[in-house]
Amino acid sequence: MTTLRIILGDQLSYDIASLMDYQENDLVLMMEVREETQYVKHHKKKLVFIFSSMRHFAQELINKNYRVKYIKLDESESLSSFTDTLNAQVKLIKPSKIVCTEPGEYRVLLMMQSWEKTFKTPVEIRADKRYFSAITEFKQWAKGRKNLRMEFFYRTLRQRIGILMEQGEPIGGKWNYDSENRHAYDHKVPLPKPYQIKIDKITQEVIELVKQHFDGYPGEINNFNFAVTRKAALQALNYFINQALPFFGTYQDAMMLDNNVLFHSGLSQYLNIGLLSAKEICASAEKAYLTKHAPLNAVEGFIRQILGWREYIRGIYWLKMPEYANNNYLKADEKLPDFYWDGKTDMRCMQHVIEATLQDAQSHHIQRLMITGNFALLYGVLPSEVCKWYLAMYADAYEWVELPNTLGMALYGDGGFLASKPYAASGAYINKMSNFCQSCRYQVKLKVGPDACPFNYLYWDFMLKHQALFMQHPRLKFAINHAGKMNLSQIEQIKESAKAFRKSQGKKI
Ligand code: FAD
Ligand code: DLZ
Repeated sequence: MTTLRIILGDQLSYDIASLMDYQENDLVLMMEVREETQYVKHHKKKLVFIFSSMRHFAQELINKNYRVKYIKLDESESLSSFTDTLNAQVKLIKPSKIVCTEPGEYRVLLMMQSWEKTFKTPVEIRADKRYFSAITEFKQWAKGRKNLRMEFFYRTLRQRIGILMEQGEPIGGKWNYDSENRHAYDHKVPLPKPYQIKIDKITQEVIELVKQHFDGYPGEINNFNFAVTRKAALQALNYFINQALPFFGTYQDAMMLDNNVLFHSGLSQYLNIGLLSAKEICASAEKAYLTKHAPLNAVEGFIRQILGWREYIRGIYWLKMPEYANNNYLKADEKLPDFYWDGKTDMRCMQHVIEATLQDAQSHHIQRLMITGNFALLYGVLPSEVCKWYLAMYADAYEWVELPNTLGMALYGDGGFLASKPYAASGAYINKMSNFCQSCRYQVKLKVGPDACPFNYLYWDFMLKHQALFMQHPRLKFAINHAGKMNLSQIEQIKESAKAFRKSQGKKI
């Protein structure tokens, strides 16, 4: 009697639910399949990262005496999809049962739910226990609430888990240290050097495979620098805790031309495929506070990202799918400008963030939210086009985490279900938080005209366009009132500048 245990590319954890109760005759199946490389054209480095991590994980399981069948992409047993490949394997192996862990994407869940009928074999889909909170807990918490703000969910979890807590109260007396955080980078502390990874034979083989099969896919493949084993990911975690965590909060929103990561962890891709666990990362950060290595504003700010935002985002995804993906509250309908795929634009901020993304398959939150996301919001790009870009480009991108962040947080596409306001900002914000504007061909101080920063007139064009919608919005009142007081000539100049810019992007007007 063989139980076939499925492990997907983002389930590379020894404590994954589908491996629990493994017995000697069981078989672990891991498969590289075309369909997973095609639902979006993933960044080349993301493909190398996933396939190399999968291959290393399979080898580690074998070393631990698991029976593993690993099907590589260029082997004949790799058929087009998970379902086709598995179907053939079920016929061959004739398992008494198939065990899987619930996937990170609704699309794959539908596939899994069809397997029992298709294969005429019992299929058990187990809950993914790698999160602090179960999907059912979030649904229970959300039930009957008018306001699903992250802050309240975060506090509930902190209390239940007891992290950074003292006798039922938050350590330091406050839940939130945002007022001490979010400064521009001021050179008072040196930026940590990016953590360096060594490439081994398995990764080199995968690099060759990706070069051969995915030539037309976006992104650079040279200078691959992701950990692909748990051991190396743990080293990257230690490096972050030692070198960057103490300044994480202070410079959380800062952006710089010559450094893509600053004091961020760069750990999301390891977390999302299971090489690291959320629990161990938060425990390491909490320890750094308790041993006085890092201050509370940094540690609370960091833990809030993982215990708060990450869990909350996952809860929203599974609460709202599948309808969530079709939301388009602002009726945005522009095509994604071509420069998102090659970085060829005169806007220095966009050029830098897109080029760094093409190079690294990584960006920190403010680059994603306030540069590429903000631009797409102001320009009015169709949410599904923007989502496709984020899902393809980032090594940490799976729909459960990408979609609510892009559609909900960056594009306000769900009408404020997730974000308390649209994250719309003009060039002044970008200039305050970065050194991008200093070397830009546009002038951030100019509001309209061919030399003005496009973020300026697109911002006011956005406010004018959505004036009626946001009239009552408590956090947009100031901007909307300001737009309401503009005279006709000011409005016309803004609209003309926005129109000329759109035309320069190839829009037929
Ligand atoms: P750090 O700043 O060091 O933060 C620590 C950890 O907190 C991250 O590793 C991540 O696991 C978690 N985290 C922080 N913010 C968020 C958030 N908003 N949602 C979920 N987890 C969070 N994150 C992804 O993991 N995958 C995505 O596909 C993704 N797409 C995004 C798209 C947009 C438009 C935006 C605005 C944000 C997106 N994020 C996504 C969230 C966030 O930008 C990344 O998690 C973060 O930039 C990863 O870099 P880091 O590991 O250095 O994070
Ligand atoms: C992203 C990805 C890619 C590109 N390829 C594979 C693959 O060949 N085999 C696999 O098991 N997983 C892959 N993944 C990750 C899956 O897309 C991911 O597990 C699902 O989207 C569920 O989150």
